[in-house]
Amino acid sequence: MTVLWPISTPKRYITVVLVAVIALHYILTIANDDYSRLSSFSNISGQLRAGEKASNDIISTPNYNPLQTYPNATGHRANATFVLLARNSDLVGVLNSMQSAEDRFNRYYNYPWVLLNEEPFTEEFKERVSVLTRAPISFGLIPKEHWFQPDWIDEERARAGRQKMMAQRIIYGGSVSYRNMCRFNSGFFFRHELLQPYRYYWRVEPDVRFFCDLNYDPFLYMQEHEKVYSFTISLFEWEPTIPTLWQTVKDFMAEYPQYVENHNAMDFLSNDGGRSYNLCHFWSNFEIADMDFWRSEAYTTFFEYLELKGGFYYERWGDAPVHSIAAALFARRDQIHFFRDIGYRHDPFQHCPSGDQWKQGRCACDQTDTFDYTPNSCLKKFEQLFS
Ligand SMILES: Nc1nc2c(ncn2[C@@H]2O[C@H](COP(=O)(O)OP(=O)(O)O)[C@@H](O)[C@H]2O)c(=O)[nH]1
Ligand SMILES: *[C@@H]1O[C@H](CO)[C@@H](O)[C@H](O)[C@H]1NC(C)=O
Ligand SMILES: *[C@@H]1O[C@H](CO)[C@@H](O)[C@H](O)[C@H]1NC(C)=O
Ligand SMILES: *[C@@H]1O[C@H](CO)[C@@H](O)[C@H](O)[C@H]1NC(C)=O
Ligand SMILES: [Mg+2]
Repeated sequence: MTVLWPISTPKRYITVVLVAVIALHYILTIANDDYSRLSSFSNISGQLRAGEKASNDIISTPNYNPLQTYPNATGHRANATFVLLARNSDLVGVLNSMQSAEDRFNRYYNYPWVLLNEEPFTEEFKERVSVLTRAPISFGLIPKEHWFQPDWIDEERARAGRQKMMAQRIIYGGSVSYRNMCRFNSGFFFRHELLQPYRYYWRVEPDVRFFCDLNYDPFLYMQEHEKVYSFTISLFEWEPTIPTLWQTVKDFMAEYPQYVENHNAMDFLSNDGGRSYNLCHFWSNFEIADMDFWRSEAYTTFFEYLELKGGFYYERWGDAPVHSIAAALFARRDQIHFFRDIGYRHDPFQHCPSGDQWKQGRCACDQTDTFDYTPNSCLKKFEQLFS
């Protein structure tokens, strides 16, 4: 290793170097200030630093280059956005996911991105995320009452539930923040101010990957085919995270039969006509869905019913089974769509298209490595609904 400043260096020389370093630092600070004043996100954050109440930052990066238009683009757009919930510490994973979604689809479509967090995103986070897309991007702060454990939850009972789950070594069994997240995704994200302008959303999580080009607009597909919910992977839930969920669902159906759709997908959820839950659910880290469905009277009533049971905290009810059960019971079964052509990975599982779809999508996954018909997948169960 090179010794830069040997002890024998004359004092005078050290002084010169120190002065140079300090001067350079000073110059950089000024340059950076100029840059800050020019960039909209720093301007907004400057106001926040000045002590105003933290709120949502809306950042639209201009189109620097003429858009590279997709060959089949019609100019017809859906009322839709990407949505990504993340912590500041998720930055690298967020960049990976967004790069993948942009490269494989959104660079041609420029659907907006809405990023949400219960803490303000840092300047570094916003800057690094903003350069990834030409689309409008906004950073939202989640209202406290949409995120944190409500006061009326009996914390003693909640703690006992967490301890029991930790003893059973259930993943996230002892985590309150994970429960906050599941409850937020179940009942609140679509109520966020920044999502009000939109109907359809595509949920993205940190560190996911999209393997294939998507040669059409899946939002328009949803709209034109009256779909309300879609998935790429379906699987079985850990029963100990939801011991009383199904009984609660059955009680709800008995009390509010008017919300249960006649042509529902109960047979996806149950092997005995609804008596018991078979634990099948859609893996909700990927969702393209209709927020107006979550905003409907049926779902609002359902969520409120679940909320008052306290199962998001006394147990560990996940947004995946909650969304899946609602979609399966309150929508027509043909309103749920399997996006077979969207290659997708969220560790430890992936869905890879095959045959022509794999080839045309220029998919970067191994066709034989796909969750579809493995023993823990519920895809077969889904397909039986239509046979
Ligand atoms: N802002 C925020 N986001 C969170 C928190 N916990 C989880 N998330 C986000 O919620 C989603 C699911 O969390 P993740 O850790 O991926 O859970 P997993 O996929 O079930 O293992 C991801 O988008 C996370 O970034 C949290 O405490 N705060
Ligand atoms: C900063 O934002 C304010 C409005 O909030 C605007 O009037 C001002 O021009 C902005 N400054 C710069 C340098 O963009
Ligand atoms: C988009 O959808 C939302 C939610 O349904 C609606 O409030 C809004 O008016 C729609 N916007 C347009 C341009 O259709
Ligand atoms: C573009 O549209 C044509 C005609 O509808 C279709 O045959 C072709 O597969 C599409 N191209 C891609 C890349 O999807
Ligand atoms: Mg995840």
